[in-house]
Amino acid sequence: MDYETITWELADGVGVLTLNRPEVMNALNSQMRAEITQAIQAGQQRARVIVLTGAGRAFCSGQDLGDAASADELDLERVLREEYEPMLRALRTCAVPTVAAVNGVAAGAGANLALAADVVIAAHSASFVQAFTRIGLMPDAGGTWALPRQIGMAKAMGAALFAERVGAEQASAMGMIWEAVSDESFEAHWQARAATLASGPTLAYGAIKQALRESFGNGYEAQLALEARLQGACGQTDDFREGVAAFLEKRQPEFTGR
Ligand code: LHQ
Repeated sequence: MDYETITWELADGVGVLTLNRPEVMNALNSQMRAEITQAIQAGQQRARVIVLTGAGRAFCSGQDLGDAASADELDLERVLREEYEPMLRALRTCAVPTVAAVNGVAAGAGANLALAADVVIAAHSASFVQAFTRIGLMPDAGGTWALPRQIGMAKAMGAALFAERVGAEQASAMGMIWEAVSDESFEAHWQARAATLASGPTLAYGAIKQALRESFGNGYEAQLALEARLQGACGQTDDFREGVAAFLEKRQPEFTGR
């Protein structure tokens, strides 16, 4: 599949999706949203982890503000429902772990695209901006859902109202993202993280994603039942048998993702 606004590379089970419109800081237009959706849906069949990153100095600057002739002509509700939602849903429901390797600024819907990934790793020079109020909007692309869950209501409200840049280290400290690493080690670091996930127990990862995400809607009893059901399925996998055998034989497991 040939893409124009992104690139897709698959090697050793790691699928790397690079947002590739660096001249506009990887702003999202219709074509890019469609290509991201397509690449994730197709990629999850073959990759054991999918990494999103950006070409150039930004991760993603959100909606392409030069995309419509004028703000009046842009039907925001339609664009969100028909173009953003499929992309966000593809990322959120992806069968394999997803990593946002945030190489630079992530603004507006670009920040919330990153936060929809399972794991967010950012370079120290990267930042997250809920830029929406600067142009008279409210956070979208799942931001009002993710932020209060990840950083609590007080920080979510401040981030949304003030639209200030939150640096990578601050984002890590407040629980918005998994980790911030030095610019020098960033690429090697996320590649190593991705390699770990690509050689791990893929079906268990899928169960983890489901259990943690559903926990916010479940009471304790329902969550215990969900864990038991999902763990029952993990117990039927080749990777569980291999994991136990490797432990008993005092060697590293070789997980196949089955
Ligand atoms: C851009 C953009 C951009 C086009 C930089 N578009 N060109 C969803 C549904 C439908 C509609 C409405 O919105 C949404 C959700 C949203 O995402 S709304 C929020 C949209 N995003 C923003 O408001 C962020 C706008 N960008 C910025 O605030 C800054 O550019 C950031 C903080 C990202 C980076 O600042 P700087 O590092 O100072 O770079 P810069 O501002 O100089 O930008 C570099 C170039 O990229 C520049 O073009 P130029 O030709 O002058 O070099 C910008 O115009 C262009 N660019 N973001 N979103």
